[in-house]
Amino acid sequence: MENSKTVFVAVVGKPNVGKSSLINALVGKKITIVSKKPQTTRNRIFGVLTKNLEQYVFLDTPGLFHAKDKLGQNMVKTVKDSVNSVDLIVMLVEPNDKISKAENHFISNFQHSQIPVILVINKIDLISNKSKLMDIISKYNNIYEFKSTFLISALFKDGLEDLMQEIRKYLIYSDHFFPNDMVTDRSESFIAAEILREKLLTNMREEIPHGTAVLTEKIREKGNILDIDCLIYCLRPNHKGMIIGKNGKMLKKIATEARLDMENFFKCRVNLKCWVKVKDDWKNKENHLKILGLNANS
Ligand SMILES: Nc1nc2c(ncn2[C@@H]2O[C@H](COP(=O)(O)OP(=O)(O)OP(=O)(O)O)[C@@H](O)[C@H]2O)c(=O)[nH]1
Ligand SMILES: [Mg+2]
Repeated sequence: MENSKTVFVAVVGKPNVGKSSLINALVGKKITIVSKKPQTTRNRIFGVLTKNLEQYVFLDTPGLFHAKDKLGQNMVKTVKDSVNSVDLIVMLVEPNDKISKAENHFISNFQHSQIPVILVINKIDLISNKSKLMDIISKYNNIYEFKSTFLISALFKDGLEDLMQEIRKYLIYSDHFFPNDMVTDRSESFIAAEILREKLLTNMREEIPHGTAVLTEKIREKGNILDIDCLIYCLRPNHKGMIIGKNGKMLKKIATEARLDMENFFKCRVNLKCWVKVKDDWKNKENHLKILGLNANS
């Protein structure tokens, strides 16, 4: 369309800083899962916001960390590749004192790139001492000259209009890449699996959630009901036992929470069936990662 504009914005940062929360808040719909546990996001996910002639495409990315297994390495590669093809990078940080090693390393790559980077400090609702924020701003700006700096709270939707006004400056005349009513590039089966994984993350403790992966085996419309079959992979038989719980109670709780969120997202009734399967070391097996859509850039 004539006069239409688009901008691709990658949101990068450490695990748990609120990248997915920010994208959901900007898009105005929950398209990417959020949890208290670090390393929630495993793939690159587009969140799309179209306002008349303007289309904003936000890339959610996995958190930057020191990767120990193949899954982790694929996640970090996904971030690196994602930032090469955008018009703007949002570096999201928490109001902490320390710049992490992974962050430092990532920021050092900005020096060799032409892509503009803005610094966004999230979770300012947690900080009462405003001078601390000034310290953090100067700490980051000492290692790289960011185009601008913003203070926000993704959770309380604070400071988001100003941030959007800034992002708006980076729109480029071009056709829209996605249909105007589209909010994400991800398939229904991916979204269903992610919603279920979010409930595993919020309900299970310690190492279990990070050892799980979810695969949607079937998704089929029957009248106005969506039939969804999901397979949950875990690393050990005792994990399987804990996910299922006594008399199947835990799995029932997880599945019910997931079904309610799925109904909300798909705007129809959902009939969800879940199975749990043990697959040891799936995180290091490239063929398993491929089946699960967790190879780099998938
Ligand atoms: N207090 C506060 N908490 C926030 C804010 N934004 C996000 N959070 C919380 O921070 C946690 C992590 O949020 P996510 O959006 O999953 O973070 P992420 O950066 O996508 O994390 P990974 O996908 O693991 O890299 C969740 O518990 C959020 O509710 C904020 O502005 N204030
Ligand atoms: Mg995330």
